[in-house]
Amino acid sequence: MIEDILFEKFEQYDTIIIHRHERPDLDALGSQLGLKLTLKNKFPNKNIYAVGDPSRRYNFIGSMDLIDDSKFVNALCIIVDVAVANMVSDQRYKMAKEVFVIDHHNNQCDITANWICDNKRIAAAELITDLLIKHNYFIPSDAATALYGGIVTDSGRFQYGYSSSVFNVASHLVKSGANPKYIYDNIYVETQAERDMKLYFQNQIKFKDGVSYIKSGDEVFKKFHVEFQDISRGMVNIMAGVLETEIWCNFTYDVTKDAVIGEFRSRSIPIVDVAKKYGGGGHLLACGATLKDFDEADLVINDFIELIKASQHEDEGE
Ligand SMILES: [Mn+2]
Repeated sequence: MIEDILFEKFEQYDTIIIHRHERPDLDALGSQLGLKLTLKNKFPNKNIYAVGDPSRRYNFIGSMDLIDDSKFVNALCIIVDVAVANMVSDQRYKMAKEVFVIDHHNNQCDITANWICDNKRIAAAELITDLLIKHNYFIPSDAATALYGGIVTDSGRFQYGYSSSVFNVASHLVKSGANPKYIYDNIYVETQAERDMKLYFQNQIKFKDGVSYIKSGDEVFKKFHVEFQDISRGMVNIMAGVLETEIWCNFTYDVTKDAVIGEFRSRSIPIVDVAKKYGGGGHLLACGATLKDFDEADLVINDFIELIKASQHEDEGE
């Protein structure tokens, strides 16, 4: 098994460098730092580093190591939570002696590396924790907290992961001393300004035949001094959890691309084919596309309305 080979490599190498995707989320950072701290505990005399672009939002979980090129030459590099070469933060893994990828996405791996993939895992941190447990590695409490953070965020607080494995792994991490409250206090507490922004967008929601949507022009970035993703991805799920809303979309004008970025979500009707029709993609129930303008956004909304109608006919036919 490729996993067993990886654990043999952990024993063999004196320098192990762990990478993940750029602009990291907490699964990327939690997987990376959880693995680093576990290896450091097991092999206190080895050089074990975590590298990549820093994150202001998630710096509560730990920081990155700044290392020079010479460290890579005889190193084992591990890349977590991504299998697409141009998304890896710090491309110096190419200088390493050997590279392993540990990922849970659907993408085919285009990195020259040994590839450990399980797309049934809700988080890379779930997969990594499971590998550590199977190989009898002791997980110290700070590593457990980092890994727990990855699982909590990628699973939407255990909303999207239905496998018993997620709960087994989370249970093991809590027994190892993970601190869920620390994660929750840092992730799910927002400033009054952030709450006010949500209230503003809540008031912009339009509804038509089962589809809720928000359209925002460039002026919202003059009103709120935030990054593009804070609105485009950050505000889409304020429309979630409404019985009458089957599908919800957030359309945000991106001045740097002169295009409208669409983020699409669905409670149960698969929508990714509509995203693909407009040149986008993603997951079955969570996807997006880059659209020419708001007229094209209206076409997307109409396609979603048709999907909802078709699913209702199916229900009647049963
Ligand atoms: Mn992930």
